[in-house]
Amino acid sequence: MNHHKKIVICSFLYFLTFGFSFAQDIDRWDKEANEKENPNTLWFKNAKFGMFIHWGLYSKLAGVWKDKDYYGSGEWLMNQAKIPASEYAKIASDFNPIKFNAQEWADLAKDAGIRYMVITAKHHEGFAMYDSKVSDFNIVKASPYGKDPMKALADATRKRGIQFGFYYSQFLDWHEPNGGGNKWDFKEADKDYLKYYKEKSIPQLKELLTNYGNLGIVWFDMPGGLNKQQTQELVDEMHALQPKSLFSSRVGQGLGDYRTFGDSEVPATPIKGAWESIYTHNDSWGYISHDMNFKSPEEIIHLLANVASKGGNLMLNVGPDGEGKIPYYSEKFLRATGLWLKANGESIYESTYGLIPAQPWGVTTSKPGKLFLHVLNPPKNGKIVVPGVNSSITKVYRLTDKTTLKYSIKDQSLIVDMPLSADPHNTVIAINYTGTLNDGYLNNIPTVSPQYDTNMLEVVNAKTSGAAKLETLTYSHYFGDWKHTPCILNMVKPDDQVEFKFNITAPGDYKVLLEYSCPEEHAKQEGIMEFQGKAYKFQTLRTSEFNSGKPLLFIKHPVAIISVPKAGLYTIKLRPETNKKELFKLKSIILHPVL
Ligand code: FHN
Repeated sequence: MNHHKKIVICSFLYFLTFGFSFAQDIDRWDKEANEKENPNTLWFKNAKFGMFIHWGLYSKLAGVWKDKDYYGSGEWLMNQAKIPASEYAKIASDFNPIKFNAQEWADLAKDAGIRYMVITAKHHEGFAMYDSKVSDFNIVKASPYGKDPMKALADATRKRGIQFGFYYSQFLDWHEPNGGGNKWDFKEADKDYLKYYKEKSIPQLKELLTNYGNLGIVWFDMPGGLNKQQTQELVDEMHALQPKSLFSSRVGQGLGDYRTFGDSEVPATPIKGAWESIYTHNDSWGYISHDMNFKSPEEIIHLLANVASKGGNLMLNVGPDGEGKIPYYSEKFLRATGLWLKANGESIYESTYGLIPAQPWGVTTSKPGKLFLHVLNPPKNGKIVVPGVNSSITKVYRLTDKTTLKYSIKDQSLIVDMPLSADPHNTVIAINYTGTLNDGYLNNIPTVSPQYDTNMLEVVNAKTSGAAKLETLTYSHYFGDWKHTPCILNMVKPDDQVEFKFNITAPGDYKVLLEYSCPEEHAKQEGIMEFQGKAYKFQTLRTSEFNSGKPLLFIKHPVAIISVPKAGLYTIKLRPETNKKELFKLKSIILHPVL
């Protein structure tokens, strides 16, 4: 998907979901940053693991308003329930986070192996979580707490060697008549965004950039109301206060210092330069008492390895409650992640993507002369096959205890014996080599092996012809709980085809499943799968509509058994049988060895 399309889709998607529109067609998630790399990004690129904290009045509401439970982004409760700004402001008089302890939060971050922390100084609700002279709607003036938690947190964090930064919602402010987003209290036509910038947003940003020491990051969110020149002026004015601080790409207009991808988005292939993926720990950024869908330590570690294998950072969010306590499972699972990082951090920190693309067993990261294999899904026979290894290997060992591992090389594949006791989350195998490795992404042919119950052929590695094309679809589960799935679209005519090449390591029978989404009115169309000159027919099954604000459902539809005579390179092709509607939105092909 090109950048322009992304811009249109994101604006449309916010309009649909959050029910407001903007005068300008700007990407809500500006993922483009300054092309000229900022030399100050070095610490950031090395850091790899950040902690995002969403904390505000919404944390006190905990996803409940007038006895009704809300699901998804808790920090959007004011918008979801269309709470009048004057009524919402009263929550402050009850907001008293007496259990907040900056040392404990910073200790948790340290124990979790976090290298940078970004906390909401002001979210869309408009409440400043710090001592602001610009607006009385702040934690010191308007709440019984009466203290500035940000000062204490900035100090405690820095003392532990963690970079500290602020999130600031520069355009959306539902408390202010001229701020973006609140159309239930204030008429859009009466709004003067520039006045808002002049009177609140810019002066508050100046406070934050002046009164809290060196900020590693200023995490702007959701640009709006400013053209490129005005955004440049904002950036220049802020950088004059803190030249070294890094501004997120959501400052807008491609003027950030590094790229932040969409909420809960990991790019499909490695990306050079400074960038991050951001994820919620459960299904909300802000605290929700009834949201218990926390990612397990294994899920966090896999996510971290996956993001690092593409060359980026993971910033994982926690949502403390209204008393200032971090949820139990966030603490517990972050600490477990920290234990894994303590033993395996060398494969994550200061690393970049590995040149070996994702394999059925896992992903790779690298450092000069070193390749790290992150074994996320061990093979049944304990033999890890690394294709395309063309350098001289000097040592192969388990990272945690340096135990050397047996290996051999066959047909440019390195075969490593898994250590006997594997890490339940992610066993890291380190490979020292001399020379340069081939770039496996240049001709990425996935492996299919009976050593894995599930072999996935991703659409990002497929070749399309005719009008068929690859596009990332963005949709959500709960409110604001975004998902991003690359799919092959537009397979309407028999010429609109997709072709998957893969290497099978052993002969045998394999069950083929097509993973796709298909709305009612496109279902019951026939498609053809071709393998080794034989055509296998199937009829599409109904799943769901594609609507960016709703879940997109995928089915894993078994369509055939194929027999593979010998190991080697094979191709599966898919196409519609006749000229009708789009056949489906294809996510992957899955091959199960038949046992
Ligand atoms: O609307 C916000 C949302 O509440 C949250 O802060 C996320 C974090 O990236 N940013 C916006 C949506 O993209």
